[in-house]
Amino acid sequence: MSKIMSITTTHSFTFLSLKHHFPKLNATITSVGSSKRRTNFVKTIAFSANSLDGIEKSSKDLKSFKTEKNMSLKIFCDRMSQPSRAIIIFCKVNKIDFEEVTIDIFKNQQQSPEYKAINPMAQVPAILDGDFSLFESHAILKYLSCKFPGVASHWYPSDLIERSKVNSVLDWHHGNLRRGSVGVLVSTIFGPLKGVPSSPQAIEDSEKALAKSLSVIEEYWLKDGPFLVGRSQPSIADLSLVCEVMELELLDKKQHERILSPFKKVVKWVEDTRSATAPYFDEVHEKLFKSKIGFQEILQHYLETM
Ligand SMILES: N[C@@H](CCC(=O)N[C@@H](CS)C(=O)NCC(=O)O)C(=O)O
Repeated sequence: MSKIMSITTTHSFTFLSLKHHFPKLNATITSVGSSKRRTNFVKTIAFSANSLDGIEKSSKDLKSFKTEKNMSLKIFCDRMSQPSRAIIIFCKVNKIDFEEVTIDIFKNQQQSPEYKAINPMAQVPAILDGDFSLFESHAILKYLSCKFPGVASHWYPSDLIERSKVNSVLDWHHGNLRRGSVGVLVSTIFGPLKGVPSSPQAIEDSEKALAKSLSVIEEYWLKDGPFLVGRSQPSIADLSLVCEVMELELLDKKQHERILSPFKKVVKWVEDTRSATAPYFDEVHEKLFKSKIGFQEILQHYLETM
């Protein structure tokens, strides 16, 4: 049986989003049209389906697609990923309903065509809110802060100057703290685990780069208060950066202490953010804490047999 059906939805919706929502649907696209309705562009996707099984099983979902109401928020993430954790903690603390879809980056699931339909960059995290997909964790945190009215204003202040300060530290993060921490993790753990050994010099250089970012946080971003840019309560920037610092928990105890202990304010700020988001902070970091033991054991074995 082959039947022509169509879905009318917003402009950003693609046939691949259709495949994501109805993975069992065996359909071929027949036409795509777009038109302006009120202030929005809408797209009509017509498709022919050989079997309606996938649709029948998901008819409730299809209805919500059509009405564009009651659509759930899906978060595609891996709790081993620092930006993923920031988003999950944010949603839990702010009582935002979501469905967590694990994309296991150690199994390379981010490279699947289904996932690339959601995030063409093939990285976690990403979200699908109704038929709107979004990637880049900072963009997602801002979107969620603005979309859900129940989110307390300290997370992403509405005052332009305060908001701009939060944006400033978020932008700084990508080219500095993130780069520094990923450098240390790759040179110390992930490189060797993938069979790419690094020299003591490479480890020292990456630690130096990370220390530079940590000292900027200590001396500049935390100079006026317990949270970044002089705030008395955490913002999305605190959550994002603290989750990055937490990734360093994967390092062995000695190296972790050597890197972090000179930065007293940073250590306190991590604890303050953890308390402000309890009990979700520890709950969401559990996978990371558990993996640490396994990673260290494999690494030790690798170093001994080198
Ligand atoms: N700038 C991105 C970074 C995303 C990112 O680097 N994700 C990592 C996990 S933390 C990933 O997906 N890695 C797997 C890969 O690149 O193949 C964001 O903030 O969302």
